[in-house]
Amino acid sequence: MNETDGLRFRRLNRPQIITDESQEPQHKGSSTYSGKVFRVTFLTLGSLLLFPLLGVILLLESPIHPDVVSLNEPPLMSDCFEPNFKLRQAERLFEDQLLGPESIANVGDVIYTGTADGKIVKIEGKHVHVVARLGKPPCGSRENEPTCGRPLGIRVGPNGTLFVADAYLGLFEVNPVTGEVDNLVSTRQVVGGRRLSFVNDLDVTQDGRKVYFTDSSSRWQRRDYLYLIMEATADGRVLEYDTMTREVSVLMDGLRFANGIELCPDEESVMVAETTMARIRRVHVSGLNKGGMDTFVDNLPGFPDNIRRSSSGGYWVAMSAVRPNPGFSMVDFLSQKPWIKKLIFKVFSQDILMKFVPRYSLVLELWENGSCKRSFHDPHGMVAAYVSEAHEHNGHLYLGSFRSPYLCKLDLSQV
Ligand SMILES: [Ca+2]
Repeated sequence: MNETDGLRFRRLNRPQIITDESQEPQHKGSSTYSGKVFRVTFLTLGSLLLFPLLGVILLLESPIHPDVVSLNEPPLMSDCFEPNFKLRQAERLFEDQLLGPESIANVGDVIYTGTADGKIVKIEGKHVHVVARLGKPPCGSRENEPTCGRPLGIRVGPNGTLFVADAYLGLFEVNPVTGEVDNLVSTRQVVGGRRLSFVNDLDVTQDGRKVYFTDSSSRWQRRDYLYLIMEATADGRVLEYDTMTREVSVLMDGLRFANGIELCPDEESVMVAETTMARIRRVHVSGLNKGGMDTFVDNLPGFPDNIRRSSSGGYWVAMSAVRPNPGFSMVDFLSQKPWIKKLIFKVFSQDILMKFVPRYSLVLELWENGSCKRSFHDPHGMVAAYVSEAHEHNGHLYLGSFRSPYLCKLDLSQV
């Protein structure tokens, strides 16, 4: 055994003395002490930072001043609202060629829609042509949306021209052949003492004389629609534009997010989606009841966007978001907690909060009396996401979207 081997041998065979003060408790003791120091330091620093942070949050002004609103418990997702996968049978069309085609109109088999980049487009067979542009480029960001324009509702008038509601720029008549654009109502115009801030949807009488349209809010613009929903602002209006006199008048005020609009067959009233309240109101626009309003359907299982007639004489209603029951709906939960809403919007941006909105897609068909006829679902929005409108044409349902980069087409004979 050489010297090194001897040292190793002696170390390995050194007698072990086991006492109460072994290495383990000593180590623990020092850890407890340093742990305490760490915790105290951490808590002190934490409170030093947290209290001023809380103070700053409390002092910050919230962008919204929410109203307390009363929503009934959402209806159970059963019977007519029973979840299914029928919307997943839809086919996506023109994926990545159309961004946010909110609303759809057709002349024969030619389809028209307006997109998030401010264009009115014509779809013929497999081709997409730009018919007109309502605003000015650049487009594509939140900042330039007001100048680019954001066409939402679109309809075909009796002469074959298109009537378009642009969220930022107002009402337009567009010649689909020449691309000529006429700004019928500008949002610079003051109506009833207030400017039009969020023009949303429209419908035209069969004789083309009157255009009825919604202005969702006088306070918020389209890009701030989450503020509008969460604040539950009651400044949505239904307006009338007379194509002969070119005058605009207010027919109804005080709606919480007036959205989709659809003339009733007798043209004496219009159905109006009151999105924040999850209901559809009927506003009387002519005849003996002109100026009056009643509720067509209340407590829907979602927040309604556009309404369009169905071939069975009822209505297609696309839901911008659902109120699942069983499940959780943030808008319902916070409807009577304005201080929490204020706090949330002090801390988080709308983009972050949008991530908490479930991608559940739901389209309802209502009977003429407002009761549910059938519902089509796409839980998680796998095929058709963020549906804004269901437009029926030739046995198919064309599904618009306020933010998806495609149109969907559902064969009604298959569902
Ligand atoms: Ca709409």
